[in-house]
Amino acid sequence: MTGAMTFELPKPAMDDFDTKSLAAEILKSLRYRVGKDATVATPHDWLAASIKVVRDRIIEHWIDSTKEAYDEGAKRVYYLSLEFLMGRLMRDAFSNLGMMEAMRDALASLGVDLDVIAGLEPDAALGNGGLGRLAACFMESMATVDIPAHGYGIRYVNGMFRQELSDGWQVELPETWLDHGNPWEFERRERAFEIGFGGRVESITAKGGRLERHVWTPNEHVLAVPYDTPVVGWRGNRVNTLRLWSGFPVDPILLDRFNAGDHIGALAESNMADALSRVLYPADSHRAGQELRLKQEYFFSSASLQDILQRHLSQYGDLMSLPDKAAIHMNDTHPAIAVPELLRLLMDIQGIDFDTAWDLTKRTFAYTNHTLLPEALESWPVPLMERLLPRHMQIIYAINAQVLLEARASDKFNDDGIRRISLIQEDGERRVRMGNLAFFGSHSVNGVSALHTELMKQTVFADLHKLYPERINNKTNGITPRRWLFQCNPGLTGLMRETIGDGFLDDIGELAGLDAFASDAAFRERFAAVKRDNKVRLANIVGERLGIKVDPSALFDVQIKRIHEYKRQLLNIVEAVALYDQIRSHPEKDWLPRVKFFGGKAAPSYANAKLIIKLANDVARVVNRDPAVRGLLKIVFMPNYNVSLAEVMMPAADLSEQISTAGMEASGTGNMKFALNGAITIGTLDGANVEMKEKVGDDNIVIFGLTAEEVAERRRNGYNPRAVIEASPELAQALSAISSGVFSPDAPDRYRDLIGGLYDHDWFQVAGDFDAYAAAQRQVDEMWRNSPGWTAKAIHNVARMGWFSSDRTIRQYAEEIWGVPV
Ligand code: 26V
Repeated sequence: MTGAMTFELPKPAMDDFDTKSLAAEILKSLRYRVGKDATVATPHDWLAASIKVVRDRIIEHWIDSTKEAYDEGAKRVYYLSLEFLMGRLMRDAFSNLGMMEAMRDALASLGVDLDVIAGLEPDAALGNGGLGRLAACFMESMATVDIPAHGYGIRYVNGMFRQELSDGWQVELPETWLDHGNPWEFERRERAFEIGFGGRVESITAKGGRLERHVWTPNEHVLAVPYDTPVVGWRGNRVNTLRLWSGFPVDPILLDRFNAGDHIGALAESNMADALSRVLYPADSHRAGQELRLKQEYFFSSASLQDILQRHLSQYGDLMSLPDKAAIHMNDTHPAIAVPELLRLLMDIQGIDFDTAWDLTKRTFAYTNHTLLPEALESWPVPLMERLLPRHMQIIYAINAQVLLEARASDKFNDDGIRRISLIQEDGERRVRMGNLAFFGSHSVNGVSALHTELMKQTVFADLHKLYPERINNKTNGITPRRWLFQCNPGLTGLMRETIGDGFLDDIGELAGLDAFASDAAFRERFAAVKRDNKVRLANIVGERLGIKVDPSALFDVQIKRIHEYKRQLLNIVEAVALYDQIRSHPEKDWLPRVKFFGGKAAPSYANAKLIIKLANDVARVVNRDPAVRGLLKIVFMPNYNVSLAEVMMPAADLSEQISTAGMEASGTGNMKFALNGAITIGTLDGANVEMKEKVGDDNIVIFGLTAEEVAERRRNGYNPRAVIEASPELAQALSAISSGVFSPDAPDRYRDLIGGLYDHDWFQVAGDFDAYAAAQRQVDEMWRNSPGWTAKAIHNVARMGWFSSDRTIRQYAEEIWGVPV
C-alpha cells in the first residue's frame, strides 16, 4: 500500500460523521430494518444495515430534489433504456456522499470489514455491455450536474448471465441478484399501469361518416409495477430516480377459465407477466427476433409514457406544453415503439389530432444510435406487429404516409430512395424498420463518437440524413470519473490530490495540472508505485481464483469487453501465438515479460465468439505450461467479466487493447476507463480512439492498422487475404499452428473453419491488419523498456483524459438536445 491509499475524500458539508454515532446508527438499522442483533448478524445482514443507513441520507436529498424540480416547473429528462448496467451501488453512494472512511471506521468499531461486506453486494447487471454501462454513467452524471432526470427500464429478475468456464468453454448460468432482497429499491404499487397486447381496433365514425376515433381493445393485459432506486450524484448534489418496471398479472388467476376446467389457460396472463421482466436478452449484436423481446420493448415504453403523461398532466393539466417540460430520450431503438405509443395516447386517449400529436411527439423525443452493424439493427415482421400491437401498426402506416409525402415533396429522391426511407422494408418479408421510426419520431438523432456520427450520415442513415440534414449530431461518449477513477483507484486519486490539490474532484479538467509532473522523476516513481499496487491486487485475485501466478512487474496487457469478431480478440490471440513462436525460436533475445489478460462474455447463440473464448483458453494452457517460455508470456482469461471486475482491472492495466476493425466500434468506453487510469492504448483509428489520440497526443498512444475508409475500400473492391497471409511468414506460421491443432490436440479440427474464414474473406481484416499490429506491439516493447518514458506517457494520458467525463457529454446533451439548463 502506498501512503496515498489512506486519503479520504473531503466530507461534504451536509453531515458531520462521527464514528460513534454512525456505529450506533448502523446497529439501530441492523436491529429495526433487518431485524437482527449484532451477535447473530451475518455479513449480508451488515451489508443490508449499512445500505439502509446511507439510503436514509440519500432519501433526504431525493425528496428535496424532487420537490425542487416540481416547484420550479423545471424541464425533466426521461432516459428510456432497456439496459442499465449499474454494478454495485454501496461504495458509489459512500464515495459520492463523502462518507467512505467514516463508514469504514464505524463498521470496524463493530468488528466488520467494509471491504468484505462491499464484496457481497451483487452487481446490478441489467445490461449487456457498453450501451447499458453508458446509461448508468449518464444517470450518475445527470445527478451530478443537477439535471432532474428519471431513468426508465425493466427490473429483470435475471440480468446478464454469470459466465463460468468448463474446460475452457463458456457456460452460462442464471445470475440471481435479488436472492438476498434488494435493500436499495422502493416498490410503488400505487403507480402501476395496465399494458395491453393483441386484440382488435374499432374505428368509430360519427354521424355523417367522419372518422371519430379508434378504440383498441387488447385481449391480453399485464400490470407494470415500478421499483424506484435513488441515484446520487457527486457530493450528494442531487438525487434522481431509476424507475424499473416489473410485470404482474392483472388477475393472478383467470377464474372464469379456471372454473371452466382450463387450469393452464387460467394462468396464461400470470405467466406472461412473469416472463416480461424475467430475463435480459443476453445478445448485444444479434437480432433477438423473438416475440418476447418486442413485448418487453412495448411493456416498458408504454408504462414509462403513461407515467410521464400522468406526471405532466397532474402538474400542468394540459399536454400542449409536453415538449417544453419533458425530454424523452431513446437509448438505441429498443424503446422506438414509444413513438407510435405516444401518438396513440395523445390521439386515442386525449383526443388530439394527428398533426398536433405528431408535432408534439417529434419535439419531445430524441434518439441515440449505438451501432451500425447490420445484424444489430432492429426490425420487426409486420404480421407480428399487427397481431401484437394492431393499433400501433396503423399509426406506423400513418407516420409513413406523412414522411413519404415530405420525401416526395423534397424532390431529392427517386423511387429507390423513397423505398429506402420507408418505415416498411418491402423486399422479402415485410418488416418495420425501428431505426427509421426512431429517426422520424425525433428532433435529434445522435451518434456516440465523431467518426461514428460521420459514418451514420454516409451509410445507414444516408437517405434520411439527406431529407433532414440538421437532425444528425454527435455526442462523444464519456465515463463517470467518480466510479472510474475516484472509487476504483483510490491510490491514484490520493496521489493526485496531494500533487495538484482537490480541484479536479469537482472539475475534472483540472487533471491537466498533472501534465507538468510527467517530467518530475519523484512524482513518476510514486505514480508507478500506485500502478504497481493495483497490479499486485489483480495478481492476487488471479492467484486466488485461477491458481495462475503472474508477475506484477510484467507488462499487463488487457483486452476486456464483449467477445465479438469485430472487436478482434482473435487478432490479439494470433499475435500472442506468433510471439510464443518467436520466444521459442529465439531464446537468446531479450524478451520482456508480458501477461495478456482477456475477459468478456459471448452471446450464448454466437458460436464463433464462444469458439474464440475456447481458443484463448487453449492457447493459454499450452503457453503457460511451456518451460521454454520461462514465464515471459502468460495468458489469462478472467471469467465472468462484469462491472466489479472492471473496477479492479482498469487500474491495473499497463496496455489497453482497443483493436476493433476500423469503422465498426461506435465509440468504446472501456478505452476511456483504461486511459484515465494510466494505461497506454494500442488501437485502431476507430470510435472514440480517434478523439483520444487528438487529446492525449500522438506520442502517448500507439495507433496502427487500416483506416475505416481503407476497410470500406477493401470490402467494395475485393481483397485477397490469402496473398496477405502468404506474404507474412509470422502470420502464416501462427495460423497454421492454430488450424492444425497444435493448441487443440484433443480436437485438431476445432479451429479449422474459424481460421479458414481468414483465408477466405477475412471480413474483419484480422490478416489484413496483422503485420501492422505485430509491429505496433514491438513498438510497445521498446516503449516499455524505457520505464520512466513509459510512466511519463501514462501520466500524460491521465492528465489529458478529463474531456471524456460523462459530465461533459451530459452537458452537451442538455444544451444541444434536451434544452435543459446546466
Ligand atoms: C442490440 C440488441 C439486439 C437485440 C438483442 C438485444 C440487443 C442488445 C443491444 C443491442 C445493441 C447494442 C449496441 C451497443 O452496445 N453499442 C455499444 O454502445 C456503446 C455506448 O455507446 C459504444 O461505446 C460501443 O462502441 C457500442 O458497441
